[in-house]
Amino acid sequence: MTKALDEIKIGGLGSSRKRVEDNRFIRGKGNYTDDIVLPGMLHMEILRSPLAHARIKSIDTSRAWDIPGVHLVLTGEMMATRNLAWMPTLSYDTQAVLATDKVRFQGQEVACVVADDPYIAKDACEAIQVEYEPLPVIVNPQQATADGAPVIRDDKENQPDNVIYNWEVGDKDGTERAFAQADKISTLSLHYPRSHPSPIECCGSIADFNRATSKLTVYMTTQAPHIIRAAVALVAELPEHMIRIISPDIGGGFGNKVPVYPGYVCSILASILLERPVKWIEDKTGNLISTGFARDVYLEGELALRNDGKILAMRMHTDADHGAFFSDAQPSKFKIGLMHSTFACYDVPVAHLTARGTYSNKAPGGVAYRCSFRVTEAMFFQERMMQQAAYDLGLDQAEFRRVNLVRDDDFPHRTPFGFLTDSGQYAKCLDVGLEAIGYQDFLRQKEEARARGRRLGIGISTMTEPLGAGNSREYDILGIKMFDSAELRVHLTGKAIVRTGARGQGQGHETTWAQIVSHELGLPADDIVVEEGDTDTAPFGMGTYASRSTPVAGAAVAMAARKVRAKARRLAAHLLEVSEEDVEWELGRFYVRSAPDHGVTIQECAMAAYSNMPDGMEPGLEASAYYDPPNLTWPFACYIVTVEVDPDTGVWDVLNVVAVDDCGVRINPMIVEGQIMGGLTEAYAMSNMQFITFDAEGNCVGSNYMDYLLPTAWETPGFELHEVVTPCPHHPIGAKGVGECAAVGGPAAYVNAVMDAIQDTGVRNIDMPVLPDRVWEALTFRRDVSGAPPVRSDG
Ligand code: MCN
Ligand code: CUM
Repeated sequence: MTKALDEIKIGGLGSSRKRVEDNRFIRGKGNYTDDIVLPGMLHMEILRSPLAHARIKSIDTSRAWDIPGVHLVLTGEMMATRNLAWMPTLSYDTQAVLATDKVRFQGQEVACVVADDPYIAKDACEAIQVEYEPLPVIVNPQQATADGAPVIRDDKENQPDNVIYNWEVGDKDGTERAFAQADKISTLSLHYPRSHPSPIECCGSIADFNRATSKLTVYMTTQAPHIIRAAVALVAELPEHMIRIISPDIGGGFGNKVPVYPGYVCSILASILLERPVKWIEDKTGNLISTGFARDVYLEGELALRNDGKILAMRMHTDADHGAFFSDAQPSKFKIGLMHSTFACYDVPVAHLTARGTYSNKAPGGVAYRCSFRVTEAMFFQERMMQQAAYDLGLDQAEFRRVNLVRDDDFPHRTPFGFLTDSGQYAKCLDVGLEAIGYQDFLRQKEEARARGRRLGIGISTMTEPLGAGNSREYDILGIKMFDSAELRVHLTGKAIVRTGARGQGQGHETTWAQIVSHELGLPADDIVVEEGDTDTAPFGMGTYASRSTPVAGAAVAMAARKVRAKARRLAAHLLEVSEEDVEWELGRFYVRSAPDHGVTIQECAMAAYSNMPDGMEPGLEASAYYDPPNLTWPFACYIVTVEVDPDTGVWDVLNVVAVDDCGVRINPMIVEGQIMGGLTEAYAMSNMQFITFDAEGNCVGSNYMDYLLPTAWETPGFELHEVVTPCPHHPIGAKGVGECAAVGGPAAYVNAVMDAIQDTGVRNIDMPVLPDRVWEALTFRRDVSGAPPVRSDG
């Protein structure tokens, strides 16, 4: 008779345990950076450039210094004396901390004031007089590469133009040969607009330099505290052990809190100079105008097709607008992130991708916003292209996908760009989705409605995405290999603490990491606390982004727990007075193989580790593990959306949304569903209500929540969720990442649905956000609608 514990009851794997962090969040007891008040703390505000491109002729700070309560006014010139006017970016470029020579985007940091309170600091910023000489402005790659375009980065040697890189991958000649064999070639070009993560909590930091101890402590809103510590050590030339980065509760990150921002650097220098804590908290417009933008890529591509629907080859080109500095946080080897994961779920024999990056007079951006390094753009283009190709072939869009999806018996599958996808049941996910939405019925309804002048549409998006960088062979950031770690310490009464180098921002790590330990050791999840975000206590890790926490840090938690279990087994053998080989494990308990009733609990082993260990055994029960994943994890998803478009106004309403996600084994099904609903909500917002762009002068249009709308419960549609489980073959507990899937795959489903409703017009593309006026324009003038900047100023 087994005495194993009921895993769901103790909160182990598969338990929809309530999120422990919500205990404090829903009571208003979270501890965010802005909640922290230190003795003697001063406040910093940033003066930003009103112009997108201008030479700085002079900066006069004298009136700011004269304001009572002002302690410090920092300019680029002062930063330069400490070699801090510029900082290196995560993509081997440089970025201005405070502008010295020129401003290169609207909202760029020009000066900082540190004062007794933020209001004095803000007033003093306004008292700073800056004389600008305006320069011609560039807001898209076409302008950036035009003859005679002004060179934005004239600060750099060997930068004669605005091109940052040209990059390519795949088999050019083979692709050309395959295109020559095609029955049909289908093409598509589109712009994935800038979008902004816009977490409710903006960015911020409190730097606290203590001259007596030489220790610098920085509380900050970062998703990757250890990377920041390394950056501070290298940039500010401070000894690493004297730097402590603490990332307290984070009010949403969504990628916005991965980059290193000038405000962090300025608050650190100010604290060193003043020897007092200095707090900087960004305001909403500052956040929307200057930090971690995403996307802004122009994608064009084509599929070589056989009449029966088989894809023979894929070719694609990307123009990426990086803004004024190339500061993408991404693995060093890949200039355009993991864009080449595109079409990974389809059996495409050969493909070729080219990418070009350019500078513009816009805030630096690129990767951030629920993206795993450009996969959002990659999957959006893929799924828009798949729908268009089905139309061009005259095939059913679901069937066309099915014909090309990688088959279940074809894993691991090598993609044309060299990735190895690990596992999946793609066709099954599609079937579950089609069944749930009532596909055939809907097609009939659509036809009937059309006969009565109504326009219904259905959009499908199927995709796999690479989550969990890296393996260290291929993935590094600035030379630091991408792996992660965990430490598990079991106390004598069988309670425990887990620490990882990841840093959750709302994903529920405090809940789910405990569940992994619970699964491995049989300790109740409620007996385990999880701590992340303090570099003095957490083991080294690359941070939380690219949905890498479960694939990497989560795996490290399992491996650390297994080491603890191995030691506990030796303790059990000692307590049971048998040899280790005779000891069996079941959840929560070791027992003697020949006498199953004779056993000890994991808690009894923990006590023995401190009170009754065998001779020669090192006391204590703890372990750490560094986990270098053998591969990325490849979750799959099928999102299906139905809409009705009003032909008179272009307004469209969502009728139904079905999501089928396969993220391998689910640690906490409720949290996974929360992640998927959040992603579908963001996808909905990106597809039709989040408009942030630039006019011809480089003014950022939409840098506030009146224009850049956040979806509320009112307009967000309901979602019907389904699951398929294909365990990840290389992850210790079979889990794959999921945090970004719905935000990555979702947008194409919404846009495809609208395009399907107007397919008979011959319109091939409407850029996001698919606003009603764009749909109306497409319907009325039967033409594609581009959303690329500059926006028209004639309204
Ligand atoms: N999970 C699970 N079973 C799985 C996979 C995941 O139970 N098979 C759980 C995890 O344990 C974790 C959550 O789901 O609690 C998300 O896990 P994972 O997919 O590993 O993603 P990360 O924890 O690395 O989160 C990063 C991802 C990214 S990159 C962005 S951007 C994003 C996202 O998460 N930002 C978010 N979701 C967010 N959710 C909130 N609330 N806030 C953000 O800022
Ligand atoms: Cu690119 S947004 Mo998330 O990977 O932090």
